[in-house]
Amino acid sequence: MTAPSLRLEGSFALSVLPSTSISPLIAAPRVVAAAAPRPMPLFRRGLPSPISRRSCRFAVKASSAPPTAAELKISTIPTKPVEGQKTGTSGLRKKVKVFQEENYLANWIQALFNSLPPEDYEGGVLVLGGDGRYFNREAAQIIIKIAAGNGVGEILVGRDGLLSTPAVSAVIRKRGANGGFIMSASHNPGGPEYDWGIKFNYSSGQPAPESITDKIYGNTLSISEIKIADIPDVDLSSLGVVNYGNFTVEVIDPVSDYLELMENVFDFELIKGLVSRPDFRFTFDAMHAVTGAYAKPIFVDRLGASLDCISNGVPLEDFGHGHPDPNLTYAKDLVKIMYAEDAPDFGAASDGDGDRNMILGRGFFITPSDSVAIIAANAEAAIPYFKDGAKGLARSMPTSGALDRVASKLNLPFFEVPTGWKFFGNLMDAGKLSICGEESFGTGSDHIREKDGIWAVLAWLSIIAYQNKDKKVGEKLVSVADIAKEHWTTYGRNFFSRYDYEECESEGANKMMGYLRDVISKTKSGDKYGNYTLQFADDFTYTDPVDGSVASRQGLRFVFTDGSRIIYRLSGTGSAGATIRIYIEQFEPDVSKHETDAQTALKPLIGLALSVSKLSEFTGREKPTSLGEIC
Ligand code: VG1
Ligand code: CO
Repeated sequence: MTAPSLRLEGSFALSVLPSTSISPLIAAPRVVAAAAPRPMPLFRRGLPSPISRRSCRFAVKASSAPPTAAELKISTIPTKPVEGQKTGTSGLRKKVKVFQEENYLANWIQALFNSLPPEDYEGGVLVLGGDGRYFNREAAQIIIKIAAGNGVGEILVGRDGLLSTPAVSAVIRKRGANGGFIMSASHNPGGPEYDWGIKFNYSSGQPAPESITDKIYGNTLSISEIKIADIPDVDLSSLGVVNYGNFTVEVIDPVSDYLELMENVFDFELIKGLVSRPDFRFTFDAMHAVTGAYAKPIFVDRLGASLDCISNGVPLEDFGHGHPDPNLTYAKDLVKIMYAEDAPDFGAASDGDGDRNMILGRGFFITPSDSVAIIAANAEAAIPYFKDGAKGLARSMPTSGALDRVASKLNLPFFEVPTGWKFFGNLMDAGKLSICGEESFGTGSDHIREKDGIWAVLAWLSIIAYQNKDKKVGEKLVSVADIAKEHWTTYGRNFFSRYDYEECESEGANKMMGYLRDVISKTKSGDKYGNYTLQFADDFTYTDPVDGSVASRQGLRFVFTDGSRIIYRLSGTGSAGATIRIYIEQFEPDVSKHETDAQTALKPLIGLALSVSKLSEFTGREKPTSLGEIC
């Protein structure tokens, strides 16, 4: 028996989990050649074939007589459809226990392959990563084997199965992959009793559009067999490549492609100058979620922040019993630090899968709706990626109108899309959109096709650094609060709040929405609601300006003549019951009123929102689960 051959690029270790069939054969790999450095980007779809692409990668053969395509044994397992596998706002999310039921995940993955045109995956490359939550390890192996069973050429998987959602998008784009899977239920809590989720992104890195997710759902209802490769579990703990016939798994560093992109977007020297100032203190809370893997390499190793700037920096399967949602309710440790007497100058947090962010100054909270507006207003000056100005701006419908005012002042194209990042992708691909955001702590740009938590933190650090670049140590720095107040002075302030009523009975919630639809059908312009005069009320419908696709029933809106709005939606990301979201917004041009507490400023409108909807009658709820969480 000859030893297996091994070609290595760099000093990577590689192993394959013990398997009765191959483990004795891989015990003593033999180095035969060093591969040429890999040109980046490696390829684009339709360019060199996956095989020739792989030839410039280092390769490990799993046995002395390397298996050929014919030797990759594929089994077909019979299965039955499972109800309820409909994708919500962002992927399929259920309790872990549901995903652990026989073939539950496997059915969905196979249904996905049944929904894609074969040329979009056969012999192609898919990326796989996740936020490190409970069940990701098992899920990764299932996904790898079904991908191989369906003829995928290569899987690029983050070490330990880790890749943030924005990093998956970045890797898909950089490596020209056909798409990718994200194993995450995002900000939902993790652990055996909590949530798991899966998202699929397409070749430009964007979440799969509804046309695909609807097809997947359809196929979950008729599925009868699963194609799965008979290969051992892949060891995801170390970097390297393993081949099975024409199928390859490459374990990649979760950070390097993403970090390289961030270095191209931002002026790292500018940020470094700020972070290393003795009179500037910064703190980042990774909430024991995936950005724990990114925070040290980026903020500490690359930007020179001290290690104690990072808290909860180790990704854990249950997020340390936490709820990895960066907002005033769930990131309360950070809030406490930032509202203390000796608070740092800047604080930030990110969610389970690293696509959300919360931004705080000393004793000052930046609403996500304001955050995207402030970033857009300052991007051209402070962020090299936007040095020629933004192409266009966009927000989700319930997000406040603060961004609209920036678009109008900068004379930029502006778009209002339904909730969910998938609606921004087409606009970006068409070159119409650069910066966008959602009120739900999502901010991002066309550098990728997902919202991006660390990007938002770096954007804010860039703005603060830019505004203080001429300040000598000892001079008073322009603070986060100064930047926000200055912005309000220029543009006016959009007071905004969201009330969430989680895990309501679905029946009551649906009845309430039905009742509101009925109310809306009877409204007319000029109707009086307390001191407010109705301009219009409707159920938001969006027609994509690029491909003409229509998304209807995207939220009930009451829009008043002074620009105030009340919006009602049912969440599409929960895993139990129904979550009702009420969004309330009011514009205030008068600078002397800008420092009013948001809950005080919005009180009349909140009262109206509750009485118009008869919420407590329909749901029995007197109080939201999170009261004015976003204010
Ligand atoms: C929520 C937010 C929405 C966001 C989505 C995914 O959806 O409101 O703005 O895009 O979560 O975010 P819903 O349907 O529950 O309101 V993430 O970070 O959970 O992927
Ligand atoms: Co998320």
